[in-house]
Amino acid sequence: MSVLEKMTSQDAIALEDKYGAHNYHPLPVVLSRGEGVYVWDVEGKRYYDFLSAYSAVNQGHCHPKIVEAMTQQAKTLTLTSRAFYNDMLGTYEKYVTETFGFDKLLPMNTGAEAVETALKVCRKWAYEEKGIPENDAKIVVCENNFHGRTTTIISFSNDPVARKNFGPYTTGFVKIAYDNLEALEKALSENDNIAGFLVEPIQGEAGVYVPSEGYLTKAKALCEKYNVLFIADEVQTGIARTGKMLAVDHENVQPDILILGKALSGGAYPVSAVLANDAVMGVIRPGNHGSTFGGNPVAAAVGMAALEVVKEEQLAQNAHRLGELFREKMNAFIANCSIVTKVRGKGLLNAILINDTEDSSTAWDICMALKENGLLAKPTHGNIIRFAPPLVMNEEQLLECVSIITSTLKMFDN
Ligand code: IF1
Repeated sequence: MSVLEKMTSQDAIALEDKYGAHNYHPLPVVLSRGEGVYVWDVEGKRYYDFLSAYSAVNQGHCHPKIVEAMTQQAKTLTLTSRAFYNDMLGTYEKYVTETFGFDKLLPMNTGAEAVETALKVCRKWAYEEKGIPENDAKIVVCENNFHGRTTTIISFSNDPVARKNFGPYTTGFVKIAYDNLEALEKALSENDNIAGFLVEPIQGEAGVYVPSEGYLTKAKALCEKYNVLFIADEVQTGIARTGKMLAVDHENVQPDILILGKALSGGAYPVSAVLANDAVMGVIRPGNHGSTFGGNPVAAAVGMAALEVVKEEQLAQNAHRLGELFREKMNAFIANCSIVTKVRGKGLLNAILINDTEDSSTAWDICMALKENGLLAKPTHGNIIRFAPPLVMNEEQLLECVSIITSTLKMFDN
């Protein structure tokens, strides 16, 4: 096929199948353009994007302010490495630390890298500040967590598909039930070598599990009681997704270590960050940690533009308002249907539970029908479908999407 000929969806899928590792099972749709809440496939069909690249495109596809910032910086200076200073990083670090209320920021690229960085900072703090014997530090994590795909992170995953045959596994993690304060206190009180508690304020991949009211507040208090660092992974829940700038803001909880990624760049570029105060981040000294691209000028320009968009367009407020509307409409639908048993979420991070077994294909089949009806979403595990549109959506668009979703679900409602 000449590169000048228009590619069909089949061509694109065949190329990926032949030349790409099969580490995903995508919905059979080939996207070629994105703008705001919409994406288009190669045949020109338009869809509402109800996944937002797993909450990375909170600001909407190809936001002009973010694209402009990236383009201008890309024409000026893309990468210096941290062997030298550059004129963008310090300004970015000031802007982001002031936005979230921390002393310091360590810039990385992907969410998993930021999680790994947070684990390293936590361990080093434990040895050098808390006095835990070297190599004895343990970090408490939650069942059904998702924090990324590196070998250390999957070492404390309980998803067999993500974990099996990637051993030997990193040790030093204690797993407890999510949203269970007794389990957390038990773990903290039974072992004086606990360095930190790593938690998603809402468990995204597990199926948008919103913890009980007050869980984060009491968990932070327990961490203070036992001198353990509270580490919030806001890679998916952060940057206005749940109706506040951070999901922890719903309870006014200030983490000891904050992990950001995804929408920190609006989906335009890999940008992630770890934030902490000097008492914690001070353990990191030259040579302890780094990354070729971490804190590069383009990431800095994109990150600042992405956060400015969130503030200027009041995306957290919009996510809160439209999220309430979405759950109200979905609950009204659920009251009169049998195919969906529950809708749950916060802001515009929501999920519906399909009334079928985990191993059924119903959730997938529903997503395939949604695709035909002009809306893209994908099941998380088994019978749960996550709904996470860009936060720039307006009420009219949301109501149209509710109509698409409910009319599609009716096709499966026996
Ligand atoms: C995949 C979902 C999965 C994350 C949290 C860290 C990371 C993620 C809370 C790592 C990444 C992505 C990864 C992607 C699918 C998606 C995802 F939950 F968002 F849906 F897998 F669980 N912390 N989540 O959600 O960030 O290194 O990817 O930048 O790996 O399939 P990353």
